[in-house]
Amino acid sequence: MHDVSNPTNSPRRALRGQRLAGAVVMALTLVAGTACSQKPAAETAAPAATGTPAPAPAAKAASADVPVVDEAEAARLAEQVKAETRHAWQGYMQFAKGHDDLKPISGQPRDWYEKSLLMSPVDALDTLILLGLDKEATEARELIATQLSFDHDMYVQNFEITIRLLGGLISGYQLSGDERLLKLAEDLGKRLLPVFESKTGLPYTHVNLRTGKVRGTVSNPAETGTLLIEFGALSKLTGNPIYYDKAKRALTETFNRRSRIGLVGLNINVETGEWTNPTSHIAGGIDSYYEYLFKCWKLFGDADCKRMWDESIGPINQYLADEVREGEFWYGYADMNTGKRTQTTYGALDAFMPGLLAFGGDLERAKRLQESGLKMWRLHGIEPEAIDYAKMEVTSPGYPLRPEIVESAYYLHHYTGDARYRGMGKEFFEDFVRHTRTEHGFAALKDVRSKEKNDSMESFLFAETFKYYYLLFAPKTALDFDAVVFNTEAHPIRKTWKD
Ligand code: DMJ
Repeated sequence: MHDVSNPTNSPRRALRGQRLAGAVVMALTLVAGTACSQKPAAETAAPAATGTPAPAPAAKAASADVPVVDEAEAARLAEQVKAETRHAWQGYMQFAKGHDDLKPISGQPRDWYEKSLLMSPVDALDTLILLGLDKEATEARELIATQLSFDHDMYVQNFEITIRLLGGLISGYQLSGDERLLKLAEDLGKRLLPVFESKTGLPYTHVNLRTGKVRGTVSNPAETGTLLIEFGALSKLTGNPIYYDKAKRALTETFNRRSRIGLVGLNINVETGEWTNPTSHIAGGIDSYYEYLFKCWKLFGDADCKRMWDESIGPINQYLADEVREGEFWYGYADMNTGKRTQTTYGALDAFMPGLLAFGGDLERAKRLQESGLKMWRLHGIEPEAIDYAKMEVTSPGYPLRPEIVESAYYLHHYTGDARYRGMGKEFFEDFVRHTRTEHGFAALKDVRSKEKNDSMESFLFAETFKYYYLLFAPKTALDFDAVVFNTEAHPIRKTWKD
């Protein structure tokens, strides 16, 4: 959940200064867009620093145009994304091989639980394959196939393990044909099944991988409703329907508890089915529940999912969508029962929504919302976790290397063919490299205003952030968009089964 803290500076005043500087930056960027296109990746990198703020060029004004990206520039950027992905992977292999994550400043490993579950290699595998980083992909696959075990006496979070590991193993299997990955996925799926044994069918949040004991009765729609792509694909690939049925019931039971006006809340007790927090939004804790309603229709052709999506998107647009200032479009918070606005908050996680709107056929809202995301990014030259969009002030200042805004640029570029989205991508990517690159990898930011780094590199950097940057810049042949559905961790699942 968002960590809400007060900004220490005045974004309004900063913005006035940025407008002038932004015009200069825009002019330079427009020229640089093509002229400097041969700059090697290393030149754009921030110095290897521990918490030392990177020299930050003046942030762009919200109204400044995006860089021009033609085909040649897009190809150069795709190569640069590959080089930076290799840099992060090499850091992981040198300092954290066999562990979940790399700490990119100290060069130390980090594990989520008592034993490593190889989060980074599993999340990275399909990205390494798609980017054509063959040596690195083989390293990841062998590490997984020879070292990954789920037979551990420890509690894990069902949602994270499903989207990162189950999703990563299934897409890795589909892209490589390596049966060992499917066996691991099936073993994991079996060990996760006890979460569904509540009276309501809504899953407990945690399960012990060895004993099958469960815990965690207060959950949220993202955790109860973001399971069907992975569990459903596992059923289709193994011929065992139990995974599909359990995850679909969890999704449906969540939908069935929507309010009279069609919204869901933030927290729900999985034993009683009662909401314990009536806050409604599209941010973390709810976001991917909506994503899976639509995507499960696309992947499985499940008409119930389409009906649930159709009945949800109207209330989202009626009660959560917000228009401010001159034609700005955002989604904020409201009470699930009354629809009354409770907060004007939008953030890095909400930024998946333009992509979902585009996928769902609503290009107009998608385009407008992405422009708001760009404005949020430009407040400090990289996006914060959350802002108050009514005041354009940061309310949660971290940047954990999230992908959502890039994901949306990729969907919008796919559906519109408009080079503007590659231009946004170039701006995001160059800011991302400038502010987060370290000697060993890429570091989250503690605060987008100071650009102070945090010694953390989440595995979704590999699974999502690099993948969406690459796919945005690479030719369409890099991945047949229409043949796959991405799970919420950007693992592309291909429908290889008959209905
Ligand atoms: C990822 O783990 C998934 O995208 C999830 O749905 C929420 N966000 C993180 C990355 O930001």
